[in-house]
Amino acid sequence: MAFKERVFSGVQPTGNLHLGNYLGAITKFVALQDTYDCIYCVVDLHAITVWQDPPDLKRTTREVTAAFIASGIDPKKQIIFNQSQVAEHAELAWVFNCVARLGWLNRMTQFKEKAGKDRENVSVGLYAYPNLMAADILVYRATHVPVGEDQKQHLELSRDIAQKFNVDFATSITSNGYGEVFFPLPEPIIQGPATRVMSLRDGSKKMSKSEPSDYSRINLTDDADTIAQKIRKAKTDPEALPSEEEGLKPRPEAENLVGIYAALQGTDKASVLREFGGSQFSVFKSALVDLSVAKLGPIGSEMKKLVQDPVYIDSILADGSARASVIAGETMKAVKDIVGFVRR
Ligand code: AQP
Repeated sequence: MAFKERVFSGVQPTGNLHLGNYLGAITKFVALQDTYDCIYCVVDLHAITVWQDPPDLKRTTREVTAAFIASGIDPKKQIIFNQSQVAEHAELAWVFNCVARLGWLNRMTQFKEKAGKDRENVSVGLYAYPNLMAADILVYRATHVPVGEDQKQHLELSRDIAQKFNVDFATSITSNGYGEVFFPLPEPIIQGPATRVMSLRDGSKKMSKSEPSDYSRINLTDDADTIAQKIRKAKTDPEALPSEEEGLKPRPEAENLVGIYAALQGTDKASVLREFGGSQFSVFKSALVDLSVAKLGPIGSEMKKLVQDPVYIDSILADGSARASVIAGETMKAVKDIVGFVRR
């Protein structure tokens, strides 16, 4: 069955947005808006799966919204909203809690990493997080989901949930007049040279908001001097850059910086190496500083300006939530019919 093509993705308001969020997700959001109807969500329900200080949560929710707008997403053309304003996300997530299997969730590596040895003490929400993520996407019957590499497994789970719902309720879907297949199987969009940006301090760890060292990441709001300092201090090795991609394989820190350069420049690693193969890191890092400051500087400045006006930001979120609610409400009505809930 053909579904209307629609893009959905989300970002958690859990701290400083960084270059990984920007290159892995937000730049894709911007590019896709020319081709698709897009829904971009500040996923505050996901954020509270780990403790969030309430005033901070409001601040970071507005900051992520500002990052979307400052990066070039048009809030009039596309939908930008925060998850908790559309109750259907949580409602569909409950249905999916009853569709997904415990064994499926037990395989999720992000839960294992985040829970660590303290499994008994983490929230139930952290465990059920992927079911809510499936609901986020499927409540809009979205067909495409731009994400970083780290979300690939959760996307596969969303597809499994959609598939099981379609099969379990096949008879009811048809008898209620909703066609033969109710949910699309959403396609991940994970492309380009920086789908997994690594820490600047350790090429084996992903760049992340929760890493204690601020030198491990470039924040979108870092000023030019801070960006320069972080790149100059980024871990590298003593060799010159190779001329071929193959030469990056055993050198994760070099590969990371080359990938960042390529993504910021809108090119690929091979062409970066054609330009810088044989150069020392001091030369390459200077070029990376210039490029990073040129690309990120205007976004950071615009974000700082936008967050000064919370009334404007909140009005964008309210408008987006109202538009999102219309689509989500339609889906939830159908889900209730299909599952067998009596409704008004
Ligand atoms: N290092 C990364 N490289 C590429 N993409 C990344 N993303 C996150 N880190 C990288 C992508 O950014 C989008 C939003 O992520 P999120 O904020 O919802 O969740 P996250 O993956 O948990 O982000 P962090 O920064 O890594 O936070 P913590 O420290 O809490 O784990 C997603 O599309 C994600 O793939």
